[in-house]
Amino acid sequence: MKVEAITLREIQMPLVHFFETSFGRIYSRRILLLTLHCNGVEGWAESVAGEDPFYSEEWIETAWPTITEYLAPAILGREIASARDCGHLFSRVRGHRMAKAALENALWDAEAKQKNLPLWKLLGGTRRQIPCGVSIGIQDTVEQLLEKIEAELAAGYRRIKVKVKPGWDLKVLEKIRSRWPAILLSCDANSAYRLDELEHLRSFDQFNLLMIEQPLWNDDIYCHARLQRELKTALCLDESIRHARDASFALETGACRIINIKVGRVGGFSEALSIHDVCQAHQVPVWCGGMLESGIGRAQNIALSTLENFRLPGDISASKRYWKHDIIEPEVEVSSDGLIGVSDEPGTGYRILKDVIEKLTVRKETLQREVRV
Ligand code: OSB
Ligand code: MG
Repeated sequence: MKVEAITLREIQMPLVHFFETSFGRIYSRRILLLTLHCNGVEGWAESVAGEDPFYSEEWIETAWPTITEYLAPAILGREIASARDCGHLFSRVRGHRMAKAALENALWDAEAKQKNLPLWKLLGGTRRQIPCGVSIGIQDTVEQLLEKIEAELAAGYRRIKVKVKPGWDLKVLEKIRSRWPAILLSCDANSAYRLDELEHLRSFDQFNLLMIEQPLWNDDIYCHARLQRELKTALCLDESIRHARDASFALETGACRIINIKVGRVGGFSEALSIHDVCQAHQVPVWCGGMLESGIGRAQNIALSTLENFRLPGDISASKRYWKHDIIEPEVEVSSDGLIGVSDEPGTGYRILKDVIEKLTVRKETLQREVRV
């Protein structure tokens, strides 16, 4: 594949309902989309860099110039044999994994289309159906949260995850459990606690949770290992796992018993596959995390989740939970038994609605190789 040009755009999409985590509430997304133009084929991807540097150091205003000034020039005009082997082209840039993932994943999409293969097959997936869960943010009242959970269970979702933080945790979990004693339930703290709150964290054990996701510091593994030893409930790491070496370290030190893989957080599909394999070798299940993606990122998460060791329901849910109108067709839909079926069409199997994207675009830049004379 020869990379002839790269288009970056920012689209703005209001959420149908605000989303609140321990680091704040958002009402609308600013999403960076990337298109690679390769020999008549277009590869599309979404960077999961957020509106603010709160979930990670990266945000849309770091991803954009990192791509235009460093990462795009590293592949523009080049012949690339396969997306799986492009990592070294970006390795001079440290970190900036969400920016790298947008380019790498667009290469995977272009390669799948060029080979006339579904992306999930190119990735090595085997599942034809993906089990789905939902992530429900912090609400204004517990009653509102319970109503939301009721609606998601009725829609068929197989696992409920609620966001927690100090002041919105034990009482909330208590109410959920007394109403639904047997559902698959987990919580995600996005680093809202400290190791010296051990007694408080120990009381989460009474709720029979599937996991507690990222209770401690975003850049820590060691203290999670100390915490895991004190708890019955499995810990799951999200923010702390940047690459396969982090995953090995976490599993060898007993810092968690489950890992959440987000393809953007780890720098692209290749690293996501490596983490998947490390976990599988340790017999530790993984699941696919979400970052309030538009349909483009959502479709890529679906493809990734077809890999064998994605054994727990992911945060992959229907487009309509987030968007009035998604930018793909068909929209992502979930069956009444909580599954998403995978298509046999080349690429992601979802058509990109370019006219809709054009209308949502607030900024656009196309890069071509400079012709040096
Ligand atoms: O920690 O999993 C997280 C959204 C934004 C930032 C971090 C997280 C999340 C979610 C949303 O939980 C999952 C989704 O996209 O449905
Ligand atoms: Mg998380």
